[in-house]
Amino acid sequence: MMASIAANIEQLEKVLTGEIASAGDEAALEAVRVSALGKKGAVSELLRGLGGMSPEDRQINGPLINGLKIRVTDEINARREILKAQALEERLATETVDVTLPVREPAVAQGRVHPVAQVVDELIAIFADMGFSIAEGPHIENDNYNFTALNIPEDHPARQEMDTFYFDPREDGSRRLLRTHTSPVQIRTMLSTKPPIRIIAPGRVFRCDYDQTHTPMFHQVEGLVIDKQANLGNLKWVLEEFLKAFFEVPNVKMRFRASHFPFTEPSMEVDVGCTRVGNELKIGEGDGWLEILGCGMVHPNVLRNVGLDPAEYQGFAWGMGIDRIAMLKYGIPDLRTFFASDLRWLKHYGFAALDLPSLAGGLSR
Ligand code: 2U9
Repeated sequence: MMASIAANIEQLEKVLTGEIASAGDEAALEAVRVSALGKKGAVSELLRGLGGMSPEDRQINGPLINGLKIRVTDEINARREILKAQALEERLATETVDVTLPVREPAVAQGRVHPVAQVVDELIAIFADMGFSIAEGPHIENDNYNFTALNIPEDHPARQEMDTFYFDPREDGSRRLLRTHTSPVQIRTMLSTKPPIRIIAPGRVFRCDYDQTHTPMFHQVEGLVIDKQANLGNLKWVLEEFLKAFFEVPNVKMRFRASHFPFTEPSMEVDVGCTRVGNELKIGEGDGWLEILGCGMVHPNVLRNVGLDPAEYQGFAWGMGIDRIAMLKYGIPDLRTFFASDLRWLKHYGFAALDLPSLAGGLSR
């Protein structure tokens, strides 16, 4: 009996050792482990047999079977390490990375910033540096904020249906409209903020007009300063600093011409000096003049309309077309192309998305 168990153990060990050695991968090795050491495995079966033996037989066979179990376990573990190392070698040999492949351009680098958005960012950088805040307001306005509060009389031509996009009248007879300038933003700011006020209001405006130099939606930036002693000298300095920074030139020749706007008194139009060199337009110096913006001292009626006493407060304001100054600065000949959504145009005239304009880093590189 004893001799036959010892022989069985020897025979089983031979078989298992062979199977362990020939297991080609970790899965095959695991199958051998289960067949030997699993609950119903051959070695476990032998161990279970110890229970039915006499104490003497158990004393002899126990160490033999346990010895087998330990050796088989060690062999399996050793073989597993070898198979793991082999599998890793194989992966390293087959899974290669071609580090010479060119990097794909990310979407953010392919996209372009529209010249209008670029110019707005430039305006913000310049005026923020001078201590101005940015103010915004709704595109849909009421008659009061767009016209009446701005001292625009009831019979002013700008109010006519021909120029203004009106919504259908409400039951009370009032009509909403698409703002025709960003001036309502300044009215709202003056109503909500105690002076001193220093703001610029860039944004979309809408007028019923379409030809080579007009589109029904365009962009304006207006500026407003309200303080106790804000004066024309300050206005001239602000505009001159702005024009030098925006056109990135050391000097800008300016000419103020008397004009008329209902919301300013006195009112002026400002021209800048320019030269034409072949096809190129140089802004700043030269014998030519180019109209660039309108400005003036805020009309006392406008101050009264927002509850400010003109004897205590005064201020100045200006306005200009963003699309127009973008065309001048970046040599874009046709206004209508701004709104054509032509990707080839945007690739040509657009700006890199992550190159934010700043006075320190340069407005346009
Ligand atoms: C308030 C008081 C005064 C804004 C001003 C202009 C002159 C002006 C035009 C330039 C070209 C509009 O885009 S454009 O057609 N604007 O000439 N705008 S003063 O004056 C204001 C605004 C708001 C409360």
